[in-house]
Amino acid sequence: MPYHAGGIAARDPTVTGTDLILRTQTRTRTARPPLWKVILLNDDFTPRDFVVKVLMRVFRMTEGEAEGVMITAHQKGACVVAVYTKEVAETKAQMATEAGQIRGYPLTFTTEKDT
Ligand code: TYC
Repeated sequence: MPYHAGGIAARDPTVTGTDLILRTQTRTRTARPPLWKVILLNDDFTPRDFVVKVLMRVFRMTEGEAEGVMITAHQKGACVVAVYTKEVAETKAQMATEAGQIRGYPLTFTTEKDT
């Protein structure tokens, strides 16, 4: 039976009439790494302007972005700050939490695997 242009034989180099040609190369698929959320938790003691400054410095947010995240955490109890690979998320959460600890504030950032 003749193959016609655009059919499976035209696209698949392993199919030629009745012969099977083995592939000598394989395609490499690069999986995207799993992502982790950094979450800001509200507390009753850390000053709002300090939370904003930490968000701007550690997470490279504009003042407006940082104010929005801070207010959401303040009103709802927590807010997702950003998503990163696991190691970057954990490092940034630790740096931001430590920035509060140095000043005696209970400011806390946690990480959680993104679904
Ligand atoms: N709730 C704090 C206050 O009223 C401000 C604050 C906001 C603290 C967000 C932490 O994640 C936070 N001073």
